Amino acid sequence: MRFGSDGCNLAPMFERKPPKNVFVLTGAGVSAESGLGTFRDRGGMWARFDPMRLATPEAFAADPDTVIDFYNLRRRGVVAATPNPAHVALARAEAALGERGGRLFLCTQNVDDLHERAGSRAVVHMHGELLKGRCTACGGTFACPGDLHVADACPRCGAVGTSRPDVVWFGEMPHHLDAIQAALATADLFVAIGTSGAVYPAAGYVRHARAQGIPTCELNAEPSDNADAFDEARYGPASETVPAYFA
Ligand code: BV8
Repeated sequence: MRFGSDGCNLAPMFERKPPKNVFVLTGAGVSAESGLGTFRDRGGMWARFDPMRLATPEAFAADPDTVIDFYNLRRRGVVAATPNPAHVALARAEAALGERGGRLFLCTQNVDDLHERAGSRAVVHMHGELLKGRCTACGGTFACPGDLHVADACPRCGAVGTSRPDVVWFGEMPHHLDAIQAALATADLFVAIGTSGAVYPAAGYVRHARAQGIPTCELNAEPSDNADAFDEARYGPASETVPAYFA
């Protein structure tokens, strides 16, 4: 597996030493070709819906049915979607690195399960998972492959009316921050795929990587909000750029 090819002059950097601990951050763009909507592209979700009325704890408290319906609609889309070549290439890269005693740390902002369905074995969902529900009474999470309803009883503690989607809303603490920081600290390559670099703390990770002096590359449809922070970039559809990069 070569990192970087003619279009991405990381190759000279790695002629001596191929990366062993690769930190990959994915966003909605990696699932776009699987038919799942992005947020900030033209016609994206936040162009059509107000995130402050759908993706905050306050919105859920004010109008739980509308928020639950929004996520039920998205969950049906996830269930109907299939992984694309970008997801498959990342799963293969994880296996190939593992065989060499290395690690691909896959941190995703996405709440779909397409990385897992493509074969990735270790996926860190920092913004939660749409196919899980969470109980606000006991804090437990549970599988939620179908529609969630506010009046559902928690399958763990039996409380009624305390179920919510297990996703991280604006103003809520993302998951797995300690593991993410530890993986960043030991990475020797940082690759961001399909993310606009608009949402923190994820959007700040590339600068952490740069501060450590490790190479950074963005694989995106177009320059992201933090494109200036990357050493290299390859622009195009993820289903093409990701397999080529991790070939
Ligand atoms: C928090 C819910 C406290 C789940 C979402 C500074 C530091 C810390 C926090 C903040 C800060 N400044 C502001 C904040 C607050 C806030 C924030 O970042 N606001 C922004 C809008 C300014 N952050 C938070 O509230 C976070 N919590 O901060 O807690 C804290 C403080 C310090 C340290 C730690 C914690 C919580 C953020 C999570 C919010 N939840 N959604 C859901 O409904 O899915 S946000 C939403 O944006 C999604 O989760 C999504 O994952 C995320 C990021 O979006 P992207 O994935 O990048 O998608 P986008 O559409 O934007 O871009 C897609 C890209 O793909 C585009 O560039 C496009 O060109 C490209 N593309 C498209 N097609 C393709 C493609 N690329 C390749 N191939 C293609 N085919």
